[in-house]
Amino acid sequence: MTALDTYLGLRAFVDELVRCGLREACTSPGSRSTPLVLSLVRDARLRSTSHIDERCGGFFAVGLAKASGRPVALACTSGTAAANYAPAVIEAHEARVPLIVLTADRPPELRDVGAGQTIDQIKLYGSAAKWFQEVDDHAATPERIRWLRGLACRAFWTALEGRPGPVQLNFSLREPLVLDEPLPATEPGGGGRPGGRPWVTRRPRRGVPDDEAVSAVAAELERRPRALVVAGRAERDPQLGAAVAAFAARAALPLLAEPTAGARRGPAAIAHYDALLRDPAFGAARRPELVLRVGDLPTSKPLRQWLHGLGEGTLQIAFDPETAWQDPAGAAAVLLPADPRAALDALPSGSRDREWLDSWTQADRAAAAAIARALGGSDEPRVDGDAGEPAGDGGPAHAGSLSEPLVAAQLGATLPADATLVVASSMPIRDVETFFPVRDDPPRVLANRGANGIDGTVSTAFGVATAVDGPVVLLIGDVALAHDVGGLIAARRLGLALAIVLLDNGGGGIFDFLPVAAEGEAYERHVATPHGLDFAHAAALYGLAYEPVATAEQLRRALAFDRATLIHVRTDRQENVALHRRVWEAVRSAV
Ligand SMILES: Cc1ncc(C[n+]2csc(CCOP(=O)(O)OP(=O)(O)O)c2C)c(N)n1
Ligand SMILES: [Mg+2]
Repeated sequence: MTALDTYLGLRAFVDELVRCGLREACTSPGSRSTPLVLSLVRDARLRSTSHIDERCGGFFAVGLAKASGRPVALACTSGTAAANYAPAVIEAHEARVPLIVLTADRPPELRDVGAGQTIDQIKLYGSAAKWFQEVDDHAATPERIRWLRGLACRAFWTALEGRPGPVQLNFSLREPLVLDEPLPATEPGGGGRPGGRPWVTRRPRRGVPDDEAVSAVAAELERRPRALVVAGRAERDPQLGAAVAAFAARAALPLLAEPTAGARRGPAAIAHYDALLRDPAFGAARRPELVLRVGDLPTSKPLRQWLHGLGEGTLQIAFDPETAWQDPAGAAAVLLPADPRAALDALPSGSRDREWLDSWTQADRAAAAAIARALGGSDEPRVDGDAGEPAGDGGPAHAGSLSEPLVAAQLGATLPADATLVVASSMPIRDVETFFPVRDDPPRVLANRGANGIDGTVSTAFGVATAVDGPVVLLIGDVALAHDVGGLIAARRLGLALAIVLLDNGGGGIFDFLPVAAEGEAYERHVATPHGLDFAHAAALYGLAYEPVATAEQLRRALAFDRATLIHVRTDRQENVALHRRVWEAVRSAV
């Protein structure tokens, strides 16, 4: 065994990944990983980005893979380096994001004997990895090269097909780790298949209309005219949202779509279901006979509870093309393993119940007006002297001054259609769901909602910024930013543009909505966790432009898309709770 054998094998392995469709690799530094990293970097068909922190690198890859729909390769050295991929691997498993994780390891004779930087890396990610393979090193015979080519194909297609997710290949690498002679152009066995074809081609099934699924849904629609559509995250098919909206419009079915579904558009879309369904009377008066579910369940708790409580009179059918079983309440009676886009496109549009749709859209319009008044955005009619408003905790917000809901509403209304918004967990994803308006050309919205973590969000957004052409905006809370502050280094090291809108309410504002907020000092220190960080210093350290903003107009002007900018919005946790309650009350009394 020589370094030449290792490098010949890895060159074939990487060549095969590229033939399958790999375009991006994320590397992290180390010694044991040298052959892996150099083999990736030296393939000019790949873009290889470098990440000091494997936790950030992992989440960056998640963003890249989410935005591009393609598997992304990751390579790191042995020991805790590989362990630092774990949060991203778990998120990728839960959110069904294809990753090819290549971990370098010492050979068996150096394991568990006190050799440096060596831990047990066998099945390191447990059940979060879809597939694990230990890869020994071996002389570069034609048989070995052929096996490595097949291995690369299997890793790529396994990550992508069926229920997508991460795979781990653990490479046992012996010294010497660098070549002391040039790598020959020819390969033992003669190289890959002719015409650049992969060794094994295995395309995931997509877009084939499933006749059985179509006729099952068509029959139920016929029987149950009071139907509606619920749409959540479906990130691997960016065209799905428009197709769902077109179907709902054609069939005159109310469409309750989280912005991450890309379907909050068209005449049937109901934007403010989260606020509307907080009133039990509203939901009780609008019990559907049929619910068609597309994508994962939206975040909204009122929506989830309402769906859960609909009972036997409502048939709930969920499209589940990736066999993900996204149904925590056990409300779905049918899971269709069919591609929803193809199935909905193929459904006939019967003559539908207009009144049913109107009862939803009228309520939604009233909710939108009530919300606009309560938030007092500068684009909306001014609220001063508006006699009908509930005064509540201090009355309607001052026109133009930024609140967390107003930031979400403004981004929803004004981001360009070619923009991508990455939304952090906690209140940002909820405010986007509650306050984004219906729009014909909404921006794309992505979020790490597989495990609902607040970790890795900055890194994911930079990964997205690498993959897409249009502007990318990140909406994030202060604790989430503090958690992944190291991810900001991508601005400097990779020269990426990203507009980060930071909602800084001095801690985890989401917890102020919960009963635990009454627990005094213990609550503040251990749950809310105010940190006293001045993020201007983070911007300076990592080389981002810094824009503190306090009004809607300032936010509009600060949203620059040609550089990395930290746009700092300061809010108050208690006022934020009061404002949300005012909004919900305003919607209830308006509808
Ligand atoms: C990795 C991880 N740790 C802890 C949590 C629990 N958690 C949920 S929301 C939250 C606070 C988030 O605060 P911030 O980002 O400031 O958003 P805000 O609640 O203020 O909107 C925490 C700690 C989590 N979801 N993920
Ligand atoms: Mg916060």
